[in-house]
Amino acid sequence: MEDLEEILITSDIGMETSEKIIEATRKSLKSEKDRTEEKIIEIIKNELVKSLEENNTNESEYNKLDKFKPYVILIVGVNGAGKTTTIGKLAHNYKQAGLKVIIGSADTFRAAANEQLEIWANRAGVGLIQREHGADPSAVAFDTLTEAKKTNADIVIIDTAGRLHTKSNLMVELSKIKRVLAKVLDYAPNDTF
Ligand SMILES: Nc1nc2c(ncn2[C@@H]2O[C@H](COP(=O)(O)OP(=O)(O)OP(=O)(O)O)[C@@H](O)[C@H]2O)c(=O)[nH]1
Ligand SMILES: [Mg+2]
Repeated sequence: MEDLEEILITSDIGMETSEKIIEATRKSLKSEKDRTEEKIIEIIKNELVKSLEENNTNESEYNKLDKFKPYVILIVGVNGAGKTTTIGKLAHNYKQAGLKVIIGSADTFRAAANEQLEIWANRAGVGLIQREHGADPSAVAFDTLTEAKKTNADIVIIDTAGRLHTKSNLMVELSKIKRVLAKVLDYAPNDTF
């Protein structure tokens, strides 16, 4: 059971959910005569599916996207939190759902940021708007939204450089990105994650 818990945690299931799944599996096993590895794996699989079903908010998530075109998501956060990787996952999911996605690379600060986002955009098979390293991130936000309007995109996802909330000049930069987005589309951004 300890090994299983470790496997769950190291596969990004999260501490709380892993514990819940292990606990539920223990309970199921109590009344189970068959305690083979196959059986345990089957029980764990069922628990994982149950956990996904309990948390399934897909319906409402996609409904809200219908009301805005494009729907604009701004991604912000501290350095290395997983912003860019999450954008890759979001873009993939939205694309799979049949939506047209454009990513804006407003992280013009980190040296390899453009290349990294390009790999994710290619994997997901979605559009990408970039400018040169060191460019004004607001300008990228502007370009991306303008392109999204022109090409009738459904979803825009804007990546930003990692920053600490205590660096006021960097927070001002985020405010500017938001202002510029609202200039192109008065309701944008719809979400800031
Ligand atoms: N295990 C795990 N690793 C992740 C996840 N998301 C991102 N990472 C890793 O965390 C590191 C940083 O991820 P990025 O997506 O580049 O983070 P970021 O917030 O864009 O970073 P900056 O742009 O530098 O601020 C990379 O090595 C990723 O592979 C995740 O969900 N699970
Ligand atoms: Mg990043």
